[in-house]
Amino acid sequence: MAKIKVEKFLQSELNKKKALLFVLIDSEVSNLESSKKLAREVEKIGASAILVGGSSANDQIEMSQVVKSIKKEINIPIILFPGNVTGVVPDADGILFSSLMNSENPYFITQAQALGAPSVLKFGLEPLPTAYLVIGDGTSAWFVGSARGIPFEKPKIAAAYALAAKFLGMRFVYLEAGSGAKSSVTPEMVKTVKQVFDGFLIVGGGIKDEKTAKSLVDAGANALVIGTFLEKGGSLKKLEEITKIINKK
Ligand code: 1GP
Repeated sequence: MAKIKVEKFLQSELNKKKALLFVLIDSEVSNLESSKKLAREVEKIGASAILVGGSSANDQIEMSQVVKSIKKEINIPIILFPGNVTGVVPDADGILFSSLMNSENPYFITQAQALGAPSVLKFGLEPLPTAYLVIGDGTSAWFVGSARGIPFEKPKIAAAYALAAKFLGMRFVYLEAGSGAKSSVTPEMVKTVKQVFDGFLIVGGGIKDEKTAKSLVDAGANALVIGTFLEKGGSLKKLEEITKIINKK
């Protein structure tokens, strides 16, 4: 299957929709068949991309199989969401080539990136330069990434990181409350970040209802990531309602 030019595709989606839905598939949670089915179904509902990865997805062989088999099923791009160098696998369209900017461990800021970059090139993955910012604490992303979580009630700190990301040439910022987070990033933080960062703003972690989705999109998020809601058996009907709200101009 031919690869999709991811950044161009996302921009063209944004011309048609207010904001985009990205569905996260953790290859260690869903098996091959259910991942394929889920990918097909969420594409039908209106998702604009499938993210594969996460901070606890470390089995490269399994991830590679999931990506390869999903790719045959859908027309929207598959974007890798690596938690480490093991998250770089062939056959996807692109990769959130991320620096966990508020990590206390330089490995997650530049070293994993240097170790993973040759494989990104070799596999022909489109790198989307992303500042990955972990908000709050107590989640897997926070723990695994040795993040000094930005407090939820300190939007200006998130904005300062986003501005630094912009000055460093990154075109994507991901505000991450963490998978299954009790509370999602606040609309106020999204708004404050948007005031200084005019690139593509991704928000994820703990989003599972229409009201939260609407408030984040109204605040300026360009894409929302939803994973746990579906892993925990959330209904596709409800996801469709959430997607309609996210997409509606
Ligand atoms: C996690 O932001 C993503 O990395 C999605 O979060 O699993 O809570 O939807 P949820």
